[in-house]
Amino acid sequence: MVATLYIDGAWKSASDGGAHDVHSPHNQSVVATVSQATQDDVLDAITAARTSFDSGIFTSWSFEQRSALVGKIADLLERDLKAIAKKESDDTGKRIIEAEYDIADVIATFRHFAALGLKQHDRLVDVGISRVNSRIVHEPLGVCSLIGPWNYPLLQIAWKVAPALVAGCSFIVKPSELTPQSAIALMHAIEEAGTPKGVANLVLGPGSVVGHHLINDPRVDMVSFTGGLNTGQTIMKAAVSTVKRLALELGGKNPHIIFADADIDAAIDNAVTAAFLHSGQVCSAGTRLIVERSIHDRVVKEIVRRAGQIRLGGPDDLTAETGPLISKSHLEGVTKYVEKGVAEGATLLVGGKRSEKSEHANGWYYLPTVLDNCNTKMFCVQDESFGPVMTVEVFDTEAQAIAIANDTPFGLSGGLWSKDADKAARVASALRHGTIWVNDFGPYKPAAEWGGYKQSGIGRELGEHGLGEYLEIKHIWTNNAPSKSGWFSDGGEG
Ligand code: TXE
Repeated sequence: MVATLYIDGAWKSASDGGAHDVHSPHNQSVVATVSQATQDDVLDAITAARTSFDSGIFTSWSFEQRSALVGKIADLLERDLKAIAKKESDDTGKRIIEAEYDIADVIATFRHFAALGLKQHDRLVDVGISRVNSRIVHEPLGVCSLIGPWNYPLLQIAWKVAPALVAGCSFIVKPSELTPQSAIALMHAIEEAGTPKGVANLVLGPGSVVGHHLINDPRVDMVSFTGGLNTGQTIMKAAVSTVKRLALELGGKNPHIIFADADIDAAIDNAVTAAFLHSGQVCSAGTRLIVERSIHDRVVKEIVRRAGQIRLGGPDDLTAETGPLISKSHLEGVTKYVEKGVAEGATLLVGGKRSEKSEHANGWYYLPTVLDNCNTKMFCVQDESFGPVMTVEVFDTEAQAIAIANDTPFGLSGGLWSKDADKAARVASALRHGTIWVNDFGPYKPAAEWGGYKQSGIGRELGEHGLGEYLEIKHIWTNNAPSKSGWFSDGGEG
């Protein structure tokens, strides 16, 4: 029986012996079999986290001690980088090289938070009264449910686990049921590094079953979630009854503006990467191209040519440039999305169907797709496909470009290309999105905050704020020369 749940410092199989197979998106082969937690297992994990938190076993560690632990976890992940990348590549179908980049980013995340923990966060406040010492101190928030998606499985979990550990929280991790293997590997590193029993727990299984208690249980103080908008809304509703803290990253439909005065060749090349990297399964994918009318034909013609020659392939295909979609249902969703776009008036220029190559027959491969003649009223412009689908809109003026780019319920990221530095600065400032790239698209660094405006989420991961999400702030006022307050009369003698 497989024992891949990590609860209260021990590896366990599901209480009913349940397990489920993980299938390769490349060819549907079984790449792993993992335990599938029951409701009882989830409750046990919450109990372990709550008990460890309330016991002070980890909260009593100093920030320096917890930073050292997180640094050690980074070292262990570095030692095992290739093995973990292989598991992640198996689960997601992405190329090994991409998975290795991702795990390197995971390690950088742990190192960032280890360093951040060494900074002084507490401070004295000058309240203007000499006898008073006023201090702001930071304390661990409590028990956290950390729920991750399948596109960057370990990276998205690392953005939550590393700050939670530095802060001194106890937690329960739930990776996507589609991509559990790298989270199991992380838990082994957390255990080997010497994390106290009960602080870190891992449950596996579908969100509808395993997720329920993680988001509803009153003993959970916070839910940090990365995934779809609908699930994020479910989590918000569940959080109401006990006013849980929430950190939500819910994706986006990210505008990518190219002005006529841009370095057009660089802009085109980056537009192709922005839209089709990881087959568009990226929350910050630049799938919404907004191009100045005078250069539309040149830009779109070249993007279509480049999109048509992108090589699709599985984890071990050294010639591949991107991989399959995560699942059959996701492939079906992207297919319908494109059909709907065409039905509402978009012009399909390339792609628009599943790959017909024989070597892709058992996998979820969808061709890079460009839909031209789109406008902000269309579903395919407003909604995220989370697949390799670029929509194209045109503009004539700077004000129009800004209005189009902001006409979306999302606000995760956006990019713009122009050689006019003043214009670029004006547009960057006017865009209502959490990250703006000027003459670039896509890079992020652990030291810089990441998160969305509007329906792209709540809160920020990474940067300094990313640690703050897992901390409570307490003000301690100490009067060193106590005296009567004198507010109410003491009534005197009679
Ligand atoms: O995500 P879900 P899905 C977007 C993208 C995609 C859509 C749906 O548009 O097409 O979301 O993807 C867990 N209680 N993103 O269906 O369902 C689930 O088990 C608690 C954007 O895969 O939101 C998994 O661990 N947990 C995104 C996690 O939530 C629940 C990346 C995400 O799954 C739950 C992925 C519940 N009731 C998809 N229901 C990004 N922001 O990068 C599900 N889960």
